[in-house]
Amino acid sequence: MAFLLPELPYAYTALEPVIDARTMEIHHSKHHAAYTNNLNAALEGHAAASLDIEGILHSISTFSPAIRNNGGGFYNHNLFWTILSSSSNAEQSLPVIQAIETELGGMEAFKTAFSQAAATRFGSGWAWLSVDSEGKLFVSSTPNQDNPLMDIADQKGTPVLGLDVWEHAYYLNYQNRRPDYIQSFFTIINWEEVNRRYLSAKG
Ligand code: MN3
Repeated sequence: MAFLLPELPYAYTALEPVIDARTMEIHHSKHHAAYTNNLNAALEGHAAASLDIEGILHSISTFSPAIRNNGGGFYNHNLFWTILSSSSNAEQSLPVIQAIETELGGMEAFKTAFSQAAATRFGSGWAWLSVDSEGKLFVSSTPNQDNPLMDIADQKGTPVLGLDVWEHAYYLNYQNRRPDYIQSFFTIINWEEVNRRYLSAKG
């Protein structure tokens, strides 16, 4: 059973001008495809090949670096595409927006904390909004293709929103201006999908 590269839920042009079509095309059809193919290759003949991706990530310390890097890359990009939208709308009535108010001090405080996590991640990695084992939201970042599902993560939880801060995600349009990319990202978040993941993580 092989993992499959998902289709994007929108056209490569859909997120312009925040993320340009060329970046989206290379990111999805080259980078994400490579993580998917390399994950399948690394799992070939592996005893745990029947696990779903979450099951693999939860016990990633028992797997090879190739499975950690490519399994993380496969999962992280699957999440990333779904939480982006050209019609971003943070409805106050959404439970995740209410939780950001009560647990993180409001939307502006969340954006500040998330931007800080994304901007200070040295080299390549991701910034996350996740739900911890108590059902509370927290902001964190991880290196490379790690994520909060992994048993080796400093802060563990279920990610509901993630931002790719690898240079391949923004360099064509923003070059070294990662802070500009981060600020623009807030205008293309699919909050309905973040909310769906939030409710699912809360159980
Ligand atoms: Mn990427």
